[in-house]
Amino acid sequence: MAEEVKLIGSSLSSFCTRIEWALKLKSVEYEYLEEDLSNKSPLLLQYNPVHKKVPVLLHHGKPLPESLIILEYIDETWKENSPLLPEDPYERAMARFWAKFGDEKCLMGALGACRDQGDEKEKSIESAKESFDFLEKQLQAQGKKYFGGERIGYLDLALGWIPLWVDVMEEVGCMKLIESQRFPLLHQWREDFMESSPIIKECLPPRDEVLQRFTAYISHLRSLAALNS
Ligand SMILES: N[C@@H](CCC(=O)N[C@@H](CS)C(=O)NCC(=O)O)C(=O)O
Repeated sequence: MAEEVKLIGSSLSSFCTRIEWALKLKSVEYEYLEEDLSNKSPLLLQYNPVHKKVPVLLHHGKPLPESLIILEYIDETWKENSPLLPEDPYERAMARFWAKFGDEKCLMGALGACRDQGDEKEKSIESAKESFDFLEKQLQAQGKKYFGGERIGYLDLALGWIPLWVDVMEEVGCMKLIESQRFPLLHQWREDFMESSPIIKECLPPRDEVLQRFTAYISHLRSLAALNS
C-alpha cells in the first residue's frame, strides 16, 4: 500500500533536517511542505496547535509533532529498513536520554554562548563546553565510530545539527566550541557523520543561508536581552 507521508518543515531548521535524514535513510517517499515561519500556515496551526512549530509529520493524515518523537515513530513504522534505535531496551532508553540532553543542554548551551556578550560570554562558552564534554565521554566509553555503533543511528541524527549549526554559531558568536584538542572524538565524529552517507550532505541547507538566518536571529535575541536588562 502506498504510504501517504508529508513533512511540514522549514529548510533551515536542524530539527527538520533530522527528519529528512531519517525518511531518506529508510527510503520512505514523502512530500515536503515548506513552512514560512514568519507567516505560519493554517495547516501548521491545525496540525501543531500546541507548539505551532515545525517539523510536523503527517502519516495518512495523522499529525505528529516534535522531532525526536517523529524519529522514533519513523523507526517503529518502517522497522525493516535501516533500524535507527538500538535493539536493547537499556541502550534504547539511553539513546533517548542523550538525544534529549543534546537538545536541551548542548544545543541550548551553544545558542546561549553564541548570543551572550560581555562578562557572561566566557561563562556561557565554558558551560556549553561542559555539556559537550559528556558527548565526548560517551564516544570514548563506547569506542565506536558513531553514537549508534558502527553505523549512524537515532542519536547520530539527533546530534546531526552539530557539524553545520555549531560551525555557524561559532562564526556568528566569534567563539570556538568544538576544539579538536578538548574534543578529539567529537571532532572526528563530525567528519565521519558528514561522510557516512550521501544523504547527510544532500539534506543540509546551504551554509550561507543558515548563516544569514542565524545572524538575524542572534541579533534579535540580543536586542530582546538588552530590552530586559
Ligand atoms: N522541540 C521541537 C523544536 C522545534 C522548533 O523549535 N522549531 C522551530 C524551527 S527551528 C520553529 O518551528 N519555530 C517557530 C516558532 O518558534 O514560532 C522539535 O524538536 O521539534
